[in-house]
Amino acid sequence: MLRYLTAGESHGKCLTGIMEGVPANLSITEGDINKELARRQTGYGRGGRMTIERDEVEITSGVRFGRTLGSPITIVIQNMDWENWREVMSSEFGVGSSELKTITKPRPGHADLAGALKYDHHDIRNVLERSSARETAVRVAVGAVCKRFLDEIGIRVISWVNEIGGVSIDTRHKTQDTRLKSGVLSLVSVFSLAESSDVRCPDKKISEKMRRAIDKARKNGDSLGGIFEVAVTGVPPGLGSHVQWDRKLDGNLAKALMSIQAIKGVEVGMGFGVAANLGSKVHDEIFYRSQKSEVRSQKKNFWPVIPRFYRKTNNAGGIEGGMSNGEPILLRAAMKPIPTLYKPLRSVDINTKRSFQASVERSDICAVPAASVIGESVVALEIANAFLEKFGGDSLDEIKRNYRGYLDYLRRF
Ligand code: EPS
Repeated sequence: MLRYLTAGESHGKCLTGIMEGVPANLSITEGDINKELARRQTGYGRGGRMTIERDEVEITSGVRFGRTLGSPITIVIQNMDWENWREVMSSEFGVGSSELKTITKPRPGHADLAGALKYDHHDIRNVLERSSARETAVRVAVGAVCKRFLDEIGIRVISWVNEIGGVSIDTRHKTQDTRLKSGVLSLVSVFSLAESSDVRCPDKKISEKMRRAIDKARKNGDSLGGIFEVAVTGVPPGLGSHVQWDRKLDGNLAKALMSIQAIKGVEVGMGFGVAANLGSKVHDEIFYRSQKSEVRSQKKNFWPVIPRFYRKTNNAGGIEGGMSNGEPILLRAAMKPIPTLYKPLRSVDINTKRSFQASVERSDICAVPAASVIGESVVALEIANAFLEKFGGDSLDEIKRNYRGYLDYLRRF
């Protein structure tokens, strides 16, 4: 079982992640992780904070000479902004209350009020520092380790943005392919196009419209949400299980995506679309191709999963009965607009109980492109976990042996 915990406040000294269950002998460097962190920091619509931070990790345990040991891996990311918050975020006494930047005005849509009531805090900073999406930096770092592992077994986790503030692109999928405008592109080509867009949208014209929508929201002191998609390719059939509720892959993926700050909805495959369609239009018919048509890759570390039972549509999003069915896994998540607004909403002060309009605070206008990278990371962790549950071993080679045996068995099935 792969598990992890994160710790750290947004303006505290650092963020920390501890991962347990990563197999031994996986090659990993701080550079591999930093590349993913840099992807999360980009994106049109971010606020001033991202110009202060340059997220880089230090691995303080679990890796020796560039390879995992099988022991817990600890990852630390320093908060550059901490220099400006040393006093306010100090773990020691000694700061005068006037310097404390006490917050008593809860922002609608944030964790502020529920957190203050739950934890008996009369300074909302004690809640918002941890509920902040800053925490996602370390989840991306953890996800980067999982991606490195998945890469060894030919599984890729990719994403793109298909809607910001109502400006959307149609990327409805068939099996390996995604429809974009009138053409059909492979999931990986859609991803490559998204990688070169600062809103992570694969279509240039729609990207421009999204940027304009963000500019307009910025001008009006408002914020924007949107939808991103995550796809997982190279997944064998049989990850997850139908036999127990908490082993269902779709359930675990939905939980992982929903746990990202500001996510309010998750869909698998056709998602909510299934409700309005006939069964005959929803379910993906099953076809069979003979063994002869399989091509084995010459690349040493890569086993292409070419299922002999396959589908021409992928409305199920690659998951049936809580198990992967061998088609790409397709997920979508909706992010609400960021609740810290320059155009404040009405709220009530937790101490004076008086109504007010929240004061203006530094904020991002839109963080959907960053959320899509975070989505990849949490999905990578769940897929790696499900993979280890099925093919688990303590070293990378042991897992690869187990997996190779399963793929041979599938060929003979
Ligand atoms: C966030 C508020 C902003 C964001 C932050 C999330 O930070 P600040 O309050 O320092 O301006 O920039 O996101 C990050 C720091 C990050 O690394 O993504 C919030 O309230 O959730």
